[in-house]
Amino acid sequence: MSEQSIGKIDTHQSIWDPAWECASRIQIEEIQLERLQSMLRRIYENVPFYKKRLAEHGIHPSDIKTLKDLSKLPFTYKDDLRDNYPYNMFAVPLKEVVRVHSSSGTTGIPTVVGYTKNDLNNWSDLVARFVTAAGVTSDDIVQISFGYGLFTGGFGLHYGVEKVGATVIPISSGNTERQIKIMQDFGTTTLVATPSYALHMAEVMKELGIDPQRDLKLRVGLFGAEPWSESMRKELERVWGIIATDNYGLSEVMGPGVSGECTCCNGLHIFEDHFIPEIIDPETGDVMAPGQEGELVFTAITKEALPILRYRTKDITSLNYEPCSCGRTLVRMRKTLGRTDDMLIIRGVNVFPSQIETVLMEIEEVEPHYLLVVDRQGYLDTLEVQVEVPERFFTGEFKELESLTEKIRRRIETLLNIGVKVKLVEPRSIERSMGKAKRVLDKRRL
Ligand code: DLL
Repeated sequence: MSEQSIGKIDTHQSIWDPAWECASRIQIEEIQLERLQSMLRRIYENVPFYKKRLAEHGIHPSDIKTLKDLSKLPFTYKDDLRDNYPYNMFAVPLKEVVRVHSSSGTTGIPTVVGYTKNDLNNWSDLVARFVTAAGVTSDDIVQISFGYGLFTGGFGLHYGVEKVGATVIPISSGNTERQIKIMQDFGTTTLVATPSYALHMAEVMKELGIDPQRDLKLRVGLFGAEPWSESMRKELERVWGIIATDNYGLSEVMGPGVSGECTCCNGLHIFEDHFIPEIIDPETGDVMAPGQEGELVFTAITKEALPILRYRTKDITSLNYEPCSCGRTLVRMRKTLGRTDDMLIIRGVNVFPSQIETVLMEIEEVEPHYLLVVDRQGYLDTLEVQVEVPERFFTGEFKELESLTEKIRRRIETLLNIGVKVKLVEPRSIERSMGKAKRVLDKRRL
């Protein structure tokens, strides 16, 4: 074997392809229309569910002549996938499906998603594109602390990072002390995890007496799979001494690799050559103007096994079509506030957990670990904010505890205009998550 062929191939250059990343709006829309029309023909012919749904709306694929016509098409909901469990939404014979992933099914029948060989190839390309946008190169050592398994996070990131040519440490989630040891011994430069798990890892790192500046080589965080606020970004950057970037995706549409931040960290670039995003009013279903906030809807136009039409993500965000200073022209979605089904309505005011997180992370005395407990007294919804504080508050003066409680309560009330109860709790009393954090305990649903 020649020396060249055993060395690491620098695929970095080919992943940054200006033809895709910096295309003009006209070019993007041309390719989207062509791919949308072909996808519609495929689902109409191969997925009985879609044939029926389109017929119910009086639509034939040949009626879609421009991208504007997309809004005439029906939505697809999570329940549609559940009703067609496990394989009936697939547009190819099972023989051509080489991988399946699935949601955990904790809230009902799980949703099953499938990929052909081509889909897997596209998926790893997309992940490689956002990983590259976040500044990771073939020189990096990437520790993947997402769960490997039916969840799309572990495997999704794995093959994309390999495509970049970086060195992958496929450690999966859990065993946090070992994570830190490996990070130190293997010289990890990039951490892939949920932001909440990365915060927990930082806490363990501190307990082990490890100083990230002195003992680690970490420089980038690729965080995603759950909502996290700008204040949490600052906290993660502070404790780890890294640049913390956001990436987004969902299994029904692909998994990770639907969108991701470049190093400007000012919105997540959506890979529009594969996914057409829309923002709709979640109540009426009407398409909203660019810049307006609403529910994100995706049409996956290149998937072979599971093409999906106008999928209702329930994620709340807005779209920004201004070109980014990184040079990419791909539309950016604002960091999502949260999901419509996580939104709390407290005495008529809509609140997302991430908004409360923003307030908490800016109060120096508290730890970045919290839980929101929602309950009902009579006809009124109540919200209790539980947040951890250092041990000294419990051994110190009661007055100090009381004045901190009051300070948090007032900040939340001023910013969000809702009355809440604040409960300071001891360190480590809130459950830590190795994957997606559970921020809300809704006692009304128990
Ligand atoms: O969480 C895919 C993924 C894995 C994305 C790893 C990024 C990294 P699901 O388990 O199907 O897929 O969950 C999808 O998670 O609809 C959002 O509500 C939420 N979500 C995912 N990424 C983000 C993010 C994966 N960056 C659901 N910010 C989505 C906010 C996110 N929410």
